[in-house]
Amino acid sequence: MDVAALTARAVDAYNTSHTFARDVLSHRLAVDDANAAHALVAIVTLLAIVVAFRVVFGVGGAFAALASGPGSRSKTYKPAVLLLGGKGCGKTALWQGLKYGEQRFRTTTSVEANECGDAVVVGKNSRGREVTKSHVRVVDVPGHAKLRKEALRELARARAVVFVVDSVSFASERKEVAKFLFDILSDESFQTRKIPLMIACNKCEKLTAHPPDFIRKRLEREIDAARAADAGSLPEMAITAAQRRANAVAKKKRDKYRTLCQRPGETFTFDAFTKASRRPGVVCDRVSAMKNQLAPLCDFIVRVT
Ligand SMILES: Nc1nc2c(ncn2[C@@H]2O[C@H](COP(=O)(O)OP(=O)(O)O)[C@@H](O)[C@H]2O)c(=O)[nH]1
Ligand SMILES: [Mg+2]
Repeated sequence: MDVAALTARAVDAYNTSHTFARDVLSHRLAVDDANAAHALVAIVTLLAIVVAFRVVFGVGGAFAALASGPGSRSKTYKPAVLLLGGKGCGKTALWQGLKYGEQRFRTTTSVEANECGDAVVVGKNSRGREVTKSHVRVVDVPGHAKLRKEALRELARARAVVFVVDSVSFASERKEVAKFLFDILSDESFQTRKIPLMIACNKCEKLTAHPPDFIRKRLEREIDAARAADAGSLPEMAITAAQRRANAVAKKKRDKYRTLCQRPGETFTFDAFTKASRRPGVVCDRVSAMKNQLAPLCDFIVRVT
């Protein structure tokens, strides 16, 4: 049913109940002031409209769906596979590969997310059988450092995260790459919702590309360093006792996730992290958007969606 028809029905329902309130309810409820009965029915009708929208459009998003128009249901509500990573690592190229099966347009640095709800992904399931998944929602999140906070906010509605790394420039950019990954790993939604993670080492067809094992180990080392640096960061400013207490509570909550489930002094590894947090293992594999070598990425998406 489209939004216009639904709205017409809601208006009809409101008019009917309003007439009922005016003519019948005010007598039945023995309310002297008929306006009180009208107000009661108006509130009940509005609640019924909200419930009806939630049933039709899914939990939590009726008004967002209205704002973005009909047909946007899957766009707004289906949890997405997020392509995250620094600028220029190949997120948009991978997104095109998943959506079209080829590179259709030249990519430019963008501040807008590319979003599709209709990628057809062919991969293997955990038992090795080939499976096709259609209508997979994949979001290519802009990687510019200035948009990092918005990118991290996307984790609240993520089904899985594909962290894309440029395997060629990795050695020179490893600190920044690791810091971004550390921010993802220590995100509250990422940890509490146990969001599956893949590290996609892109541009693997290049001779100068670093292998996934090397990237994984260097990332572990750099994440460890980022975690240590974070633990020693300056405390927030507080003047009053109430501010100090609020800061202490916020810091405790933040530290809970930023330890990455490791005991003090323990070195960070992806395996230790997944074991301690009882989550699916972190996949680290090579892909190439240019050569359309996306099999490990497709397998991951098929497995987690
Ligand atoms: N050689 C090679 N270049 C790639 C590959 N994937 C992306 N690129 C190039 O890397 C540059 C940045 O890609 P883009 O998708 O815009 O990166 P984004 O900023 O992460 O979205 C573009 O010039 C792409 O053509 C790949 O697999 N191999
Ligand atoms: Mg891009």
